[in-house]
Amino acid sequence: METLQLPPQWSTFARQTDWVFYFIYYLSVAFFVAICAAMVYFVWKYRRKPGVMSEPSGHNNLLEIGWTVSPLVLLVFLFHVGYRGYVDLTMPPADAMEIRVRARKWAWDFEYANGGHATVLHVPVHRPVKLILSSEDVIHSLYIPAFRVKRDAVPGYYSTMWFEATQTGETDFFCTEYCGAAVGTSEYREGDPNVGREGDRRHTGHFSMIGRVKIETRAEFSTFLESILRPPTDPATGREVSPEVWGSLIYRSSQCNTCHSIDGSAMTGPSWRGLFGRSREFVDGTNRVADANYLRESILQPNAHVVRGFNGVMPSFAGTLRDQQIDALIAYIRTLR
Ligand code: HEC
Ligand SMILES: [Cu+2]
Repeated sequence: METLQLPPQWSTFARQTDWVFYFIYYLSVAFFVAICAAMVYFVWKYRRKPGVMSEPSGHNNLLEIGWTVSPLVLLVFLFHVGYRGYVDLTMPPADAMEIRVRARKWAWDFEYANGGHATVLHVPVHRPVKLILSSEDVIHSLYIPAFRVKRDAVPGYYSTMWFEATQTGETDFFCTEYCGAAVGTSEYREGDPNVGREGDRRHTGHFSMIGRVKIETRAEFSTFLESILRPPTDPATGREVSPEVWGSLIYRSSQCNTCHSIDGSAMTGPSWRGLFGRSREFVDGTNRVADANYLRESILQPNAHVVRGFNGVMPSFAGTLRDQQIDALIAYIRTLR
């Protein structure tokens, strides 16, 4: 339930978290009222009266033990519920769906298991989702109030958070590193290192790293997953980029670039420069011309033909890359003369 102080409860954590919050809150209210009332009462009761001298009072064991033990019990109880909540929050179920989250100045990127990217966080309802966060520059912090989850994205470190949404709808996420200044405000200074890259002048701080979370049904979510595998649109023309350009993007996003260069130098795998149409020699002594069918096979079954001078260490991209993406990669390799 949404209250004056708290956003709607849209994850399985929300009720427990809010219960602890309100328990501590009303406990504080109760103690505040009780302590003030006792204070006022004693001030009045032991006020100075003519002819009465104050005397040192006696020692009351029962009272002393009572006010030592009862807070102890209360605090151990609070520790227990807090710790249990913490364990729940930090231990994602083994079958959770993973989404890779990359933070940088000043945007979040969500990468899905199929290799697609989005700037809006789409999640399926009633399914545990685990976010794996990292940062490319400074500390950022992803906060989704309706789910009651928040976690720092730290450079050089993977952090994780998870949740299970309990209903469909749209809500907000924030970066809770609040520093930065907007163009046109008094805090803004030209040349400030917190100013984003050329072209995104509006984005000058963590406060602009906000966005939408869309909680979708199973069917809506799979439609979304399909859509992010289409070529991205070029902001300049408003149209989808060409297959060659898309291929060059997949070369990086699918990390082919960690093993294949495009400048002719051999890395873990052969360079792609001049690859298309060249005769390839394999460790078993056979040959084949690198045509589109060969490139396709190399991506889906890398060990069917292992290039001489290399080891069969390339992972298969079957099931990870879709037909269209493989076409785009081939189109890109063709341009590398
Ligand atoms: C872990 C390193 C590694 C990654 C990552 C990798 N490859 Fe490979 N790749 C290799 C190695 C090693 C070979 C050579 C051995 C073989 O043929 O299996 C190879 C061979 C190839 C070939 C044949 C090259 C030739 O000269 O005949 C193609 C095409 C290819 N990879 C495409 C890709 C694509 C596309 C990706 C990314 C989606 C990719 N590779 C990711 C290691 C890698
Ligand atoms: Cu940030």
